[in-house]
Amino acid sequence: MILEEWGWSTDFAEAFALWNDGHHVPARVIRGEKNYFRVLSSVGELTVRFTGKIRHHAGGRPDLPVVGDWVVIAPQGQQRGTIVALLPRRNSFSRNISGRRKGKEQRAEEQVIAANIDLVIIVSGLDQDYNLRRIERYLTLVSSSGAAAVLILNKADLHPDPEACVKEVTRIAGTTPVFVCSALEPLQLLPLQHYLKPGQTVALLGSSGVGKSTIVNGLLGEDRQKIAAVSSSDGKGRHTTTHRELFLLPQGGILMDNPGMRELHLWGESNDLEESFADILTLAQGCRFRNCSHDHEPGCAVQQATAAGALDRDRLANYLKLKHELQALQKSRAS
Ligand SMILES: Nc1nc2c(ncn2[C@@H]2O[C@H](COP(=O)(O)OP(=O)(O)O)[C@@H](O)[C@H]2O)c(=O)[nH]1
Ligand SMILES: [Mg+2]
Ligand SMILES: [Zn+2]
Repeated sequence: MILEEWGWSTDFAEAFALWNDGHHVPARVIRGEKNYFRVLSSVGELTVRFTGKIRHHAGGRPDLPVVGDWVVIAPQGQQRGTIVALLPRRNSFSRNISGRRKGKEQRAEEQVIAANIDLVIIVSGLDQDYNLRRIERYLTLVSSSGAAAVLILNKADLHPDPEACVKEVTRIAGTTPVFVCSALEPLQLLPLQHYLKPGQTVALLGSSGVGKSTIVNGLLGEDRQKIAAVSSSDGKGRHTTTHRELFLLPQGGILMDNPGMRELHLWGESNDLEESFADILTLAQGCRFRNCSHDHEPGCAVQQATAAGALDRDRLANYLKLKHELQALQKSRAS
């Protein structure tokens, strides 16, 4: 059945049972526009809006539907409908957008980016985009969401020694698999096929211009997504993908293309770093003080590791930065 192809599962079916009265259908949000959504339902693709009621019931923005969500629709005719409820999410991605609104105090504010993702493909470009610290931030973000991750170093053709980058990234990636490719050569995307499975939702995340939409087109086997023309001066693509969107792959599986996000402040908890910085947390068990800040305390095993060259100083600095960011977030949420 079509809904299963789009990721429908027994959990969602159980949640929908409450609404199964003949007047409602379940649907997946496949594209978000400013004032409406495109959803895929058992009665076909529909353009829907959400009712004031759901806006009212939603405690805040995090409860409003996003791409990837399963929702309950009251269809109106063949092509339209309204969203009357949001089915519980299996997982979601959020970022902190505090400070984005001018004139408001810097209070933490959650923005849910996408929901119900099984795997995230974090894409980095082996051009000016290449940045280990940004990769660490993405890995932490994915870890907060509970989805699995794979790392792709794209634009291998633009780098003199892509294998050296693979080695470097593998060192910070923990158990996350790392691939290198040039998306301009679709054959190089073959290893990714292994991660695309019927009913599974795979999201591509990464800065603008790294080649996410090129990868989507390569995997779809057709040019569905517009690709940015790169200006030769800075190697950066323009924002061509302005919408988050789900695509059904011909061989099964669902892909989510995303626009690049300039600011990616974390929304999560400090223990989200346990996966993305497992090496540092293991080292920290050897520190003399349990609450060691790994800054200047005596008997700090983490500092000893950086002095011995076993741990990169920049990685430690980034860990501390992300930790402070998450602690500040926790404080702001508690206040
Ligand atoms: N040289 C090179 N260019 C690439 C590669 N992949 C994508 N591009 C180019 O990078 C630009 C941005 O690609 P796009 O897919 O729009 O990036 P997105 O913003 O992440 O979706 C386009 O001009 C692509 O043709 C690659 O592997 N090598
Ligand atoms: Mg794009
Ligand atoms: Zn320490």
